[in-house]
Amino acid sequence: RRPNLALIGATGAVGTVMRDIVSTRADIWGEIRLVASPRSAGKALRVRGEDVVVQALAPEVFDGIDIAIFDVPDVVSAVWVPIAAERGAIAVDKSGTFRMEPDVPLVVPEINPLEARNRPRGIISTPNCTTLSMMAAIGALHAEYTLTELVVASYQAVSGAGVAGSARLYDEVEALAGDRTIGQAAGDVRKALANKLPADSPFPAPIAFNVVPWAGSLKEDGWASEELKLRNESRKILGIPELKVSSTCVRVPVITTHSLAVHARFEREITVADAHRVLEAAPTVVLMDDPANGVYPTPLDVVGTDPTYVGRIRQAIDFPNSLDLFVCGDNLRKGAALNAAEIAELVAAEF
Ligand code: 11C
Repeated sequence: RRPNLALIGATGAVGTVMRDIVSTRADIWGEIRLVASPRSAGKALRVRGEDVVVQALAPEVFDGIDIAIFDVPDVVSAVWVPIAAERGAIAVDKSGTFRMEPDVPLVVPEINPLEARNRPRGIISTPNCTTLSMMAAIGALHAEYTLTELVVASYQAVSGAGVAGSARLYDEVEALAGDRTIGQAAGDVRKALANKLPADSPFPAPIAFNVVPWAGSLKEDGWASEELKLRNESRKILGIPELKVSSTCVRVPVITTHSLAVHARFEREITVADAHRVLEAAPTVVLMDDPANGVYPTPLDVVGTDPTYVGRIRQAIDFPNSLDLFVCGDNLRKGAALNAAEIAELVAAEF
């Protein structure tokens, strides 16, 4: 039968992409119910070419629902995901709340699809968008050459911080547009923005004309939560508990699509040609690696599409069995809504 799907957080940045994704992929669903905070309840939004009225989050919205995809803040998932599961829906959760719990699988369908069946609590987690933006490529290389170490620098888009993140970059660019004197003296952009925009921003520093070496919240020993998620989630998804991972997560003035500079070390010898062969064969990876002709991925060239793009693959000169490469992935699609939809489709195939 066709299972019934609920989208919780249907009006957010990821929720908006999710409605597009379920409207354009093969239509396997019975009812699609849209759920959001009481503030958005009553609005009509388009799904599968029809207007659907948004319902306010309440226990009853899960009645008759087989699969519920959550894209809501961690604290909301912590309360409502268990309620959905108690009421019989299988929850696919995008938040960080359950990802590292041992009885909750963390699934990337290209890598560990069978884990989606192993869900004693009726909960399946989908990873952080930064981890997900590189996983299809890294997973394909790992399957043949056995990954041992990852060192990553991220270049994260502002929409990772939701609608408010994108709004802030647009606002800052608008506020600064046309002023050709800024960006030339310490603090001048901060000063120019202070006169024009509210002080509270999703980012700890100006994001227009800048890069900010911070994403997420402060954790022990100066680590940002995004950096620890990248480490812990990569280990769990790839099934390598001892994987050595280090990273620095950086926010850049890009609206959507996260990029990562990755240094990856493998157990077996690997050449650039080997990596090209593996990545060309990976169905959800697109290889763009011809620097002599200016071919490599950039966020602006791949945003709005589904694959993981890889380029700039180089043999690390001073490190054995190691490659350096650059990866781009749309953080709202594969990084969030698409991966959740793909997990939901895996579960739907059981009905
Ligand atoms: C960002 N990666 O770019 C974050 C957003 O754990 O799912 C997603 C946070 C998460 O800000």
